[in-house]
Amino acid sequence: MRIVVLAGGIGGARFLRGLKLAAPDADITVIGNTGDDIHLFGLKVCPDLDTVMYTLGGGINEEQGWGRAEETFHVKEELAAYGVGPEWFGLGDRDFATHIVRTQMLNAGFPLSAVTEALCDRWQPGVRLIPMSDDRVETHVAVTLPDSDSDSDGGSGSGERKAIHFQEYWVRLRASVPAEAIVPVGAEQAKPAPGVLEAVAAADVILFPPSNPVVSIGTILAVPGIREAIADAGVPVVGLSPIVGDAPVRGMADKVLAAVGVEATAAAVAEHYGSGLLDGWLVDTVDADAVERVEAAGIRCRAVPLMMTDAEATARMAQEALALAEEVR
Ligand code: GDP
Ligand code: FO1
Ligand code: CA
Repeated sequence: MRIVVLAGGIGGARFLRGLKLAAPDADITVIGNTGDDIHLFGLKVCPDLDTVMYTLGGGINEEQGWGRAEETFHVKEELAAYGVGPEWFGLGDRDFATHIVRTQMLNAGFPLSAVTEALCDRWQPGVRLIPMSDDRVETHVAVTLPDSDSDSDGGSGSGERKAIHFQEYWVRLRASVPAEAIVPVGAEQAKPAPGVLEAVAAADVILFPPSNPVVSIGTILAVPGIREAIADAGVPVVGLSPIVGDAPVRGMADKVLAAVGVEATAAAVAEHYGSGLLDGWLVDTVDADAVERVEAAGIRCRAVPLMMTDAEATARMAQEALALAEEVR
């Protein structure tokens, strides 16, 4: 069975670990979000691709969900001693090596998809990991910074409205101000990376893991051609809600959903994707009352436990998603 999964970082990566257990013989292609990518210290950092690669390859910091296990921060400390920031983004020493190799290969002319394949040669994630695009796409968030915000890079604060990088919104500001708009800069001009449309066209089933519907899956769908290919694939498309009990399990999905005018509920996220894209939707058992509303929108819906507490619980979620796919096929 050929399964295509659109993935962000932690939610996508943890789900994939369960999917590999639930479908050990499946051929899994992951289309990864690159809208979170950021250039720091002359290096290209791809947080969501790395989270998938490290999680499936056994190198992730399990508690944190991102970054390397057994990490140290000597380079970061030395950079700070030179007064070279940003200090708000925690790049570890082991992780730095990944960004150095990636940047070196990109500078040598390899596309991000080829670089990702090379990095995966080491990590052997057991899936084919393809970035959504080889072209640069960067998610920006429009915010109005409060008067009290006086950071050292100047120009911010004093009620000024501006667009900041998604990582600055999430990591530096911890999503503490409302997101007024989400802009995937560069998405309109981006092309799907080689292999993306081919994988979608050849898929037997397409899954949306419980990833962020706006800044992870939404960004992937914003690359022209990907949404259309999924809608036209003629195979079941099944998603799992990242919203449980009217709140994200972790992260800032509620803030970025508000920016696109969608309430943070399992039913509203299904309606946001819509029946033109989704055939099936899983909500958590605490949201069982959402089933009727989702089905009224033309999307088959089931309520099952959706907390990825361990690999086995996550594998059961993946099994439920595959069973729902068979039901709607
Ligand atoms: P990110 O890039 O690291 O933010 O990761 P993703 O976009 O792949 O996933 C983020 C989403 O995963 C968040 O909206 C969370 O609510 C969701 N999430 C995290 N853990 C769980 C879980 O155990 N169950 C469910 N249903 N969603 C989860
Ligand atoms: N998240 C944080 O909350 N603080 C950090 O300092 C941080 C550093 C970081 C470095 C590499 C990497 O791959 C991920 C990192 N993340 C950090 C996580 C990242 O911001 C998020 O996983 C996503 O991009 C949010 O969707
Ligand atoms: Ca992300």
